Amino acid sequence: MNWNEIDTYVKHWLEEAGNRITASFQNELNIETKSDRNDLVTNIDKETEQYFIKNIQSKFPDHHILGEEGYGEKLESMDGIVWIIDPIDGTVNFVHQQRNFVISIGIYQNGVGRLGYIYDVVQKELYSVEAGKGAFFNGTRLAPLEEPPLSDAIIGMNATWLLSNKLVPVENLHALVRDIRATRSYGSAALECIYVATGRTDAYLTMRLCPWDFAAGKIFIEELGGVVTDVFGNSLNMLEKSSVFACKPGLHKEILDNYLLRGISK
Ligand code: 2AM
Ligand code: CA
Ligand code: CA
Ligand code: CA
Repeated sequence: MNWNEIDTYVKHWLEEAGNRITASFQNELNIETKSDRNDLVTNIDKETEQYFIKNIQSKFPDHHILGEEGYGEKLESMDGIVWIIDPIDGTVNFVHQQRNFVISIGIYQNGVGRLGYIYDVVQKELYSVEAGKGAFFNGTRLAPLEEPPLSDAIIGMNATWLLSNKLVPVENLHALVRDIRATRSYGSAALECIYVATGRTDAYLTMRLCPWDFAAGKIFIEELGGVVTDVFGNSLNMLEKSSVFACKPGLHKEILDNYLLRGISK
């Protein structure tokens, strides 16, 4: 597989798709809801996904595509080359703030992450990774992750999960929040992953994501020495919804053993 050729195309497409998105700020958005009234989708999410699919199919007709808005395929296997696309990750931010959203693309070969892209369209910040060759921020290589003590850690976490969730007892999450330095919540799973990858936060914890939310982020974090599992420590299935716990390695075990799994039989 010629990864360089794919990389060149993706970077070009990201720039063009980004320009279309920022140009759309002038126009009125068509906003619809999906699973509930806070689960938004716009015409721009759909148009951006269609833009990538049209281009990928024309250049790489034998590749498979899984996209959030459903214009790709209904995939049952990760065999071959699979592009996992979230055209706008952080749609609520896109609609309310016109910032803090990204395009996220993970490219897998037989289930193994090979290339990842997270593009902050408004800031023009491109994160890219090629597994085994390094991760980059606007072309500058990112350093391997360093471990802080738990008491100095910042964890990306949505406060909603502290109210109630079906996976981890809220008392365990309360204890974790009490023992760390701070929490943050950015409203985009891919941005949260890139914050872990760049060391701006130390972990990201969430109870329900889809593969397009974490497909790219997982490749970055693993390339830089981090660990990405569900909240029970199991590896992620790229074709299913899942909780996600992305973290630096030693801290990952410490938080799993002492907080997430405390008092739970798996
Ligand atoms: P989205 O913006 O692409 O929908 C927000 O908390 C983060 O969770 C975003 O990355 C968002 O992705 C993702 N998410 C996944 N499922 C969601 C849902 N049902 N409703 C809102 N956000 C969801
Ligand atoms: Ca969505
Ligand atoms: Ca998403
Ligand atoms: Ca999305």
